[in-house]
Amino acid sequence: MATDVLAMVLAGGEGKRLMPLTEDRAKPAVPFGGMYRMIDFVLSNLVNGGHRKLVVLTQYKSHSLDRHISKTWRLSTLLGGYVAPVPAQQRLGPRWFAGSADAVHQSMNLINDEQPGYVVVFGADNIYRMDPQQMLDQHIESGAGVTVAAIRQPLAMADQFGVIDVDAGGRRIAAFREKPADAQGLPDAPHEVFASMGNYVFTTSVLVDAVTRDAQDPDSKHDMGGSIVPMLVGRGEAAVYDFRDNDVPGQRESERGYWRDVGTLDSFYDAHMDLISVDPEFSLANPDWPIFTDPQTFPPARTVHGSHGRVGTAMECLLAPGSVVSGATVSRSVLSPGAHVHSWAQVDASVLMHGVQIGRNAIVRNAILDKDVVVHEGAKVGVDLDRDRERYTVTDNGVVVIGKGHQVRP
Ligand code: ADQ
Repeated sequence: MATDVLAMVLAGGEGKRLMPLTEDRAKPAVPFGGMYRMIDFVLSNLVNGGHRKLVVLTQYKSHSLDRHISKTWRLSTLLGGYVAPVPAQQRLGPRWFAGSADAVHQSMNLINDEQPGYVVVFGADNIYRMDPQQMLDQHIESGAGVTVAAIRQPLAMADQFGVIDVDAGGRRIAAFREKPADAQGLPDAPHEVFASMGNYVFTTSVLVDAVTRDAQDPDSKHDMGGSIVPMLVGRGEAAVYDFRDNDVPGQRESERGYWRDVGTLDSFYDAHMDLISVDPEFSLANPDWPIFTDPQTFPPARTVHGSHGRVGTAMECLLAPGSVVSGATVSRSVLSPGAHVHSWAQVDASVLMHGVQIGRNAIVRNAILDKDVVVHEGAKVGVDLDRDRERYTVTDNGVVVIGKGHQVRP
């Protein structure tokens, strides 16, 4: 068990690029994979990795996030464990968190209460499995002040990440630039960069000193990636942890290194498509490293004849408990509890969240339908993108995204 460690999960991101899914919920509360919310992935990684003291720093539209954490993430208090959602509390004045480093600074009382030797600071918006203990072990052994987890990503996406240059030995960070517009590829892979995953392990005294100094700098954005990591790189105190070295129990070799930043609608959609093939890029099933979520009570999923006797079929799908395919054809899709597809409807390559209703003869392709969307009898989504664009969000890759509760009529 990870003793002497406090885990802080940064869950205050606004998630503007995920609109309309973040219209009235925080980004880490966005449903994912039929039954989960995004935050379940980082919390599962930390709890499976032996962490028992976890605080979740929340901010924007945090109601559904707070409710989900309090309902789902109850560790045994008898053993001194907790997962505590901590909303911005304006301890240092009448203002919200300016950035993720300010969130940590304003939460210093939590560190003082626990007096841990190390603080693990992880983001909340990524889909992956990772054993954080292996990163912590490297951090302790190396004697660095901060260790940053990193993964290779396409050069074309460098402006979305903190980009890391390592020294000749491969462990110390020689340079770190947050979201550079002019990044260079790696010497051995010109089309790739080494990107920060937004997961950090700090020696507590180094973190406290860095966020305290940063708070006094009026020019700082008070951001972990934009301010704190570059400061510690400048002092020669930052090391890198290569995510490829992480070996998660029960994981297939082909899943090693799987990590998706689901910050945009297209990446959110692609991460769903990664779940559903015969040999999925990322499997939700791993009894040795489960992803925990709210154990809601729903009956088993059903595929049944419609009233006219046509068989409902579902191929390459994730069907959550409580979903129903009745006399319809559903392929390459993710159905959440209460999603119901009625007779003669066709659903392909789509994500249906809780309670979505697809009426008879409707067609839905390449779409994300948020909670309680109703596609009425005979209506079409993803068939005529110009028409969809007039009413809904259509991404660069042509995915149609419809916000909570919308009624789609023919
Ligand atoms: P971004 O994800 O763009 O880049 P940011 O928006 O700061 O950075 O979000 C990081 C994490 O902090 C998220 O989990 C977010 O929810 C949370 N967060 C943001 N603002 C917060 C606030 N005010 N209070 C509490 N939590 C907050 C980061 C790094 C990059 C790295 C990518 C990888 O800065 O270097 O490459 O993550 O996804």
